[in-house]
Amino acid sequence: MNEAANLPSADVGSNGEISSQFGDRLGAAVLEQPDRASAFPSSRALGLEDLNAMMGTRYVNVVGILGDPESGKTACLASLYLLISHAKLEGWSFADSKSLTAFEEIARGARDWNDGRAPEQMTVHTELADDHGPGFLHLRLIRRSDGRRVDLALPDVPGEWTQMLVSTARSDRLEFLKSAGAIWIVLDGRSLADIEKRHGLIARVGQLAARLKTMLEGRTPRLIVAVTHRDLHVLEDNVAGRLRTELNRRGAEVEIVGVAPFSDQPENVPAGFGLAELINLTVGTVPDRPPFWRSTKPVEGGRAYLSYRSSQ
Ligand SMILES: Nc1nc2c(ncn2[C@@H]2O[C@H](COP(=O)(O)OP(=O)(O)OP(=O)(O)O)[C@@H](O)[C@H]2O)c(=O)[nH]1
Ligand SMILES: [Mg+2]
Repeated sequence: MNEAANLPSADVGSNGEISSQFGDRLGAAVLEQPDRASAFPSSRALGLEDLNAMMGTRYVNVVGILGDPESGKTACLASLYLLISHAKLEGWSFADSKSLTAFEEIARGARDWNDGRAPEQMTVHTELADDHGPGFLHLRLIRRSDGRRVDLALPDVPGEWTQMLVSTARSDRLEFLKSAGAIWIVLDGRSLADIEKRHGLIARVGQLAARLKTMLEGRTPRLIVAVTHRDLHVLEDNVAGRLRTELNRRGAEVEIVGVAPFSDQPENVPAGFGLAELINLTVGTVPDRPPFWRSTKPVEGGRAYLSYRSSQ
């Protein structure tokens, strides 16, 4: 084949310049720069778009994390990361994370020990530059019992967003909860142990569950109440019972787990207490999905096709 036939024609103009149908592309780079290979090059927290891209390639357990300021939400994430990175999350091992830098950032406080003494604040109050949606932390874990791989997307959300949802029903920033398989409600165990604060807190958790139900358009949210400061207070059965009754009354299914992401009494309750159980509860139940092939019982004397199936 005559290759010259494929080349564009070039004309020599009156002033001697060569013009061609390449026009001003003459001398430009021959190849276009390829798109970046990785969608998450920075390993910082993932935005909603990054999360969507990831969800297109594999099943991701999106977790909703709600709770008042200072209740211990960020502490749970920092402690989870510290546990898993030291291979101390019982029953689970680390496989990957697309947001290691973000985990390092939130766990930095916990690493900054002064002369071996724990800092006063292990984590800092969460403030978000982007008010439109949270950043997500990603963890891929392997369950030791069956080798199952689980991808978790965990948002670090400021406590004010939960307060605003309860008080004014503002939910635009929390739209991602609609994709969440489970929602953690993080409660400060010190407030639940305090008789004066307890009643108000339980009532507000009930209001939160009602708001969630409206937001999720009637779908029953699977709630996991994580009560922090387990190192200082053990949740009393009657308090847990009242919490459960209040949430059931609002039509929510609930599990309650006591956790201590950090511990002031490590000899009694080690830091990270309860987090493995929190993860087990989070991924343990398969989310509601219609069965791919509903089993049908063949009727006596029914069509031959059904008889054929039943004989297999
Ligand atoms: N001893 C002890 N301290 C805890 C526990 N959980 C949280 N803390 C401490 O409580 C402080 C506040 O916790 P955070 O996780 O930052 O609170 P948050 O819910 O993220 O708060 P906002 O970001 O303001 O919404 C941190 O300095 C933690 O060290 C716990 O179980 N035991
Ligand atoms: Mg926080």
